[in-house]
Amino acid sequence: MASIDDNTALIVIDVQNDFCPGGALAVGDGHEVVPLINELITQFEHVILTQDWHPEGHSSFASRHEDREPFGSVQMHYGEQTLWPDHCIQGTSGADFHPDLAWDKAQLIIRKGFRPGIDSYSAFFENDRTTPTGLAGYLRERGLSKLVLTGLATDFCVAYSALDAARLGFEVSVVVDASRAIDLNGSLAAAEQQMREAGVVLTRSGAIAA
Ligand code: VGL
Ligand code: ZN
Repeated sequence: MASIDDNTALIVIDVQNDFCPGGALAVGDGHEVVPLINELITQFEHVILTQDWHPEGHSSFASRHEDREPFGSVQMHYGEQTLWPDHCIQGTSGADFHPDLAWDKAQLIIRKGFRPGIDSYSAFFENDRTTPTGLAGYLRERGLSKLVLTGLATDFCVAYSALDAARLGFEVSVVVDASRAIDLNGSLAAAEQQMREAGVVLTRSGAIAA
């Protein structure tokens, strides 16, 4: 059972309209996580949100690449990049948090994916796995050493964030029933296995207790 103390933060990943039904990159039933996450938010004193936040014409958009379709991939200077439909464009309603998400308690909102030439799945590093977002320094300075992650999508932004956090020495759990996956070519099973191997605890919202 994951227990919450003063050194624990809840990090809610990308619960935005474009990842919910009707959105540009909808994750199956993404909206279903909202009531569970709102319940989690009431349990935590320290709540942090992330927001996928791309400029128009971002290099992760298939529309930017000739003869490429969404969910294909392209070689970038930092490695292979999956191509996505245009999504979470800065200032659009698709980039807004889901209207029912209880976001007002958030102490920090960290935006990512704002550099035109590089994507950022993780809340800690851009997809080159080296350019930091600053979140690790913020958490360390505040003594927040235990992290509970949840949100969208389990196999991309949640998993990349969890793996980076574990690599950085944080104690990490992921609340799987309050997360939903894109599941591209087996990406959910692969992400879950990688997380387990990295020591990330996969848990359920009923097992989180103060
Ligand atoms: C995400 C793909 C592209 C996510 C963000 O939040 O998991 N996935 N941008
Ligand atoms: Zn994105």
